[in-house]
Amino acid sequence: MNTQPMGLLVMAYGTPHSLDEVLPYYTDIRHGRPPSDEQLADLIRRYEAIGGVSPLTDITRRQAEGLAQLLNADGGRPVRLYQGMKHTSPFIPDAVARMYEDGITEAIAIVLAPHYSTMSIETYHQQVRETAARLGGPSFRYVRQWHMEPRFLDALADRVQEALARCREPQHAMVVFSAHSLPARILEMNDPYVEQLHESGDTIAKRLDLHHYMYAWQSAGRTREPWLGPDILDVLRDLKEEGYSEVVSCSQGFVADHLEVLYDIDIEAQARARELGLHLVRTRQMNDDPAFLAALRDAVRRAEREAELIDP
Ligand code: FEC
Repeated sequence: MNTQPMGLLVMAYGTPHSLDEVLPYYTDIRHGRPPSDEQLADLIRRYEAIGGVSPLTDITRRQAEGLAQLLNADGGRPVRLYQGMKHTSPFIPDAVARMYEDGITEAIAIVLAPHYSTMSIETYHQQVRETAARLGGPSFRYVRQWHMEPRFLDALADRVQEALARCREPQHAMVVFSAHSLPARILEMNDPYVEQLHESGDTIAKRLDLHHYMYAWQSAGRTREPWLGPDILDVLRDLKEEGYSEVVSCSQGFVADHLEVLYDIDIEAQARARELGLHLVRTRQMNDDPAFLAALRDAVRRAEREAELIDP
């Protein structure tokens, strides 16, 4: 077995470290176009509503360190951890540059989001490929998606079951699986995102024998083009009209407590549910639960065995 450490690049969305960083962060998300004053004020208001900063930085660090620890304890090839964020420091290209400077020749890259889309995971991979090509190293294997990792599905099923147990009448509650919306044009691009969300959701539904479950989208961007729908806020209204009184919200596309969960579900969707007289229960996020980190470890080892090593 090769005992040379392999670089482990753990990537995530990133979040502003303080309210002062919201403008550059938002500008980066918008591909360099600064937001209007109104858009900026609205985003700052949402961060303030969840306590000023998002816990995402801290959670991503715990997830990445926990994963590296598991990999270094499983008897397989040891890893050296690097973290790269998409929209804030430490940025992905800087992390790849550090790997190169440290003499890492072979590495594996994983994004802390389970489902693949050309508009999400692929954009992380693209940054890695471009930086490695510019520098002449390292060579990378990529974890493309990991939504069907058995231990991830176990952890997700546990959470749905736990949330149902908090309902008054679990057998009559609707389970709504959601993920970050994307521009609807992905549907014409043969993109696997929607199919993958259904694949993991349907597996959980079958395993738990759910009779009431459906899919919705959340956190759609504030742009003029159409986004994937229905939006979870509209779904709540429709469910009420259909006679439901309890809803379990499972944001299966996210693996941490962050703005899109703490604000979009816990504040915005909860307010809508209250207005409608619905009981809304959210599933716990994965965060650094050891059972979840074991799923990530399995995904990394699987890619190490099965994914092609791509030279810069
Ligand atoms: O806690 C935090 O501060 C960060 C939470 C956060 C996560 C996240 C994950 C994803 N996003 C995805 C796609 C888009 C697209 C746009 C977009 C915009 C935003 C804005 C904020 C934001 N996203 Fe995000 N996203 C998070 C936060 N996202 C803030 C800007 C304001 C707003 O729209 O609310 C639209 C860009 C544009 O305007 O052109 C597209 C996808 C994910 C899940 C996969 C991943 O984690 O990479 C997809 C966490």
